[in-house]
Amino acid sequence: MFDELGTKLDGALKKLRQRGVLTEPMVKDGLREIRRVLLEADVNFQVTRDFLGRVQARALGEAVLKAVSPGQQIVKIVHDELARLFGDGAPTLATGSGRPSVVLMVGLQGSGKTTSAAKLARRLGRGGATPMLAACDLQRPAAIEQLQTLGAQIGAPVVAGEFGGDPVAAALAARERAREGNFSVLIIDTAGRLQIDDDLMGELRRMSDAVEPSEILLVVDAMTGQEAVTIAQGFDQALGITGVVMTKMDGDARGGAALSIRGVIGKPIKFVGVGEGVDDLDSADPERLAGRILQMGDVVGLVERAQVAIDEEDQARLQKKVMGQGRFTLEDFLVAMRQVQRMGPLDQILKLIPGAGRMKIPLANLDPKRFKHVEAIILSMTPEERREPDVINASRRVRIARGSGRSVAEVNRLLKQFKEMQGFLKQMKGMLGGMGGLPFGS
Ligand SMILES: Nc1nc2c(ncn2[C@@H]2O[C@H](COP(=O)(O)OP(=O)(O)OP(=O)(O)O)[C@@H](O)[C@H]2O)c(=O)[nH]1
Ligand SMILES: [Mg+2]
Repeated sequence: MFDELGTKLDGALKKLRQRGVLTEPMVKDGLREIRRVLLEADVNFQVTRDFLGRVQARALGEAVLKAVSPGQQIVKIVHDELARLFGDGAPTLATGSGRPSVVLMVGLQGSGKTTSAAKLARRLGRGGATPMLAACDLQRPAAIEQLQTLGAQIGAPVVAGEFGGDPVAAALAARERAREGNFSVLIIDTAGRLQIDDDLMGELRRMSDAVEPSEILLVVDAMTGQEAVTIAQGFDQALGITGVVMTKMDGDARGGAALSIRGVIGKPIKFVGVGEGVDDLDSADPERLAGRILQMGDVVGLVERAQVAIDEEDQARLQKKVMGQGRFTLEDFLVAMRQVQRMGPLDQILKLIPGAGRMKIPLANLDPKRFKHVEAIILSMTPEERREPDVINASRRVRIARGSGRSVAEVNRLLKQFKEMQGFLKQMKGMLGGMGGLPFGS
């Protein structure tokens, strides 16, 4: 997410950061470079201009130039102003006065409506809501099935209209079912079109009038770049959207759309989709998004994910070990590995850790398919061997290899990785100081 933009902005800011003293021409030079970077990343022209105006006003304010580290302060100003582009404070979802609250998912074809509906249900369910999903994309039988499959996967009930039937009637019926079942929120998946047309807008407006949603979330694909802003404008004018779900932020989108939407249409991004899995939906918290752009790492995001994935008892036990009470054993290694697996793709997780890019992380080159093999190897060891890997001599390695159906070379590699892991934990411990809730303890 924001990889290229982040790197370039970082490059532009680096010069400013390194200076002990900042003069006005230096600041202006730096801002010119930032301007180029933003425009290259497809950020809307007007949004860029306003942004730089605010940064410059603050950066040239007296307090900054006399500060101990003016460069760092400018980074902070840019960070704050980037955050302001996304909104003020963490976005929330409105709940209507009635029950259920209705969330209408709208957007063009393939933008990620169905997937995001399920992700949102998952997320709200975790937060204590009782979500129900409604399949009101009745143009294709596959669309209904897709939502049913996702619903089954996350354990949320799905009510579906009839294929080819009237989506508005289906939405009303779904709301009735949700009401009877006392569900707190109904998330309605709708049909997409290749482009904005009167048919689609008419249908969505009728649906909206009928079910009175407390949220109309427009799902847009970040990869569409500036076009995403135009699409959002179209939907907002026709329907009055309440927020945006920007999907596929895990791809190599340039980020401009995400930075421009609120400035242009005045509606916040509420969630960002960061992958195909049902857990790959992050709250679009302005501070955190800005932090990601400036590569300060998204510690809150990391902690949130870790909390979802991690069994608290395991966590407490691991934390103790890592903090030096007791030793980190191969059994703990197995537990940690299982937790990491549950958190999602490792490369994504690592991006959330500040400074992780510079660290040598042994698990990072562990192919997910190999987790199963590693598990088999560890399970073939005796409890003593798991606690004291040093006792595993050559003949024991052969026995373990045979027991797990893996090769001796693989056993060796695992033992080596385990050693590296112990070293890595030491680094993490040093880096993350007092932070709680991390996958291997803090
Ligand atoms: N990488 C990535 N893929 C995503 C994300 N969100 C959705 N997708 C993928 O995008 C494709 C389309 O998603 P859908 O949810 O079916 O999109 P839709 O808007 O419902 O599409 P239609 O119903 O055909 O209009 C699927 O393959 C999803 O897995 C995301 O945040 N990241
Ligand atoms: Mg769909």
